[in-house]
Amino acid sequence: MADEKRAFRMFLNPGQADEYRRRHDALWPELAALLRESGVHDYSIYLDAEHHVLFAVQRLRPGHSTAALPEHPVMRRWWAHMADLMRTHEDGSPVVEPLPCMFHMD
Ligand code: RM4
Repeated sequence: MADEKRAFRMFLNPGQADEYRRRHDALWPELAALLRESGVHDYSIYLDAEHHVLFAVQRLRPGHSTAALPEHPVMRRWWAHMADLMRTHEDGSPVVEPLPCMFHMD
């Protein structure tokens, strides 16, 4: 079975790009471990600086368990840590908009 590839966008508060990068350069090891254990790998986040849009792409291993991530305490703590930099829902989770794939070439 092949990996699933997922793309989505999130929204950065204007003026927070440097801090957003700084916090991700210092990504918590326990969060990286949680994401990997959940089946996430090859995860990149790009910035569209003009529109303050974060464009994310990640690969998901077959049988991944990412649906459980929003309930995980480490994930919730990370989201709380990031909430001053990003557009969030009332519960602190980031606003995430899935993006459909329009083209792919191997
Ligand atoms: C993001 C956001 C995402 C998380 C990454 C690592 O800024 O919190 O949910 O997957 O960080």
